[in-house]
Amino acid sequence: MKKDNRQACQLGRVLIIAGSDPSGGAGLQADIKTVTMLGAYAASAISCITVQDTSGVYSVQQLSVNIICDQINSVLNDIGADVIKIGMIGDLSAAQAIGKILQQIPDIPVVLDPVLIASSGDALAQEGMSQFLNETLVPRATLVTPNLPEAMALTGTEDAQKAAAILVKKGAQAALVKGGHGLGESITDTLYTEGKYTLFKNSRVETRHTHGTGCTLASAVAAGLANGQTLLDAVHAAIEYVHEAIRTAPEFNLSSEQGHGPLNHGHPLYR
Ligand code: PXL
Repeated sequence: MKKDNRQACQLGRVLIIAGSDPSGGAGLQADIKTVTMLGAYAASAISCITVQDTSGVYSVQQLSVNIICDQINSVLNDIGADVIKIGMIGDLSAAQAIGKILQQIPDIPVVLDPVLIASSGDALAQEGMSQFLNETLVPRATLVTPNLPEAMALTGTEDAQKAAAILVKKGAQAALVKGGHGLGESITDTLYTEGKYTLFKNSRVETRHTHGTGCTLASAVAAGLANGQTLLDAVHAAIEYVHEAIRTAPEFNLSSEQGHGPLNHGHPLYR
């Protein structure tokens, strides 16, 4: 008789709700690579399809609210999810429908990357999204991960510590305000949760190849949480993962010298 050599692998499950980025640097593509590289399982619901390269976003095709919700429900009713990671939603009607689904599954942790503007400066959300995020999705978030411009849009301040505390006051369990858009040779990411700040300080990598860092960081935290790490450990590991992915970015020879190239999501393979 044939020996059964199966060995099921214990994988935390992350349901990614995000937009598609054909360049592979940000959005859904970055999320799936990150979650996979960090040893968790990535399922996905696509909110919209962007046409973009490393210089800009040229068009966005929003998927219908029904098809977004059907994707989410088909994952939840079958594979299941240990963590839901939300990136670009696009339309407010989609955001409202996602908010309603999340109300029905209050026990699944949510990592919310409040995507509003691309690194190229292009808008990635309908007007009114920051208000909706503030009122509905931030209070549902286990962790919300704004960069400094997003922190400003959500809280009215670019002071990382103040912004993080405001987001927690709005109902998020934790806020991680990313310092990459700040100035200086070092970057401080500010985590606030349970009345306590933790500051993560790193040297800045001098590079323009940073497309998709926000998506990558939030997905890395989601993967850690799905695999049972504490929030603090997951955030710490995620920051390290992103730092190394930037440091070893492939520096593709882009069509524009101003383009922000992608990161090296696969770096743990090449150690
Ligand atoms: O990094 C924000 C972001 C999220 N989602 C998609 C994107 C981007 C940035 O370009 O393209 C699909």
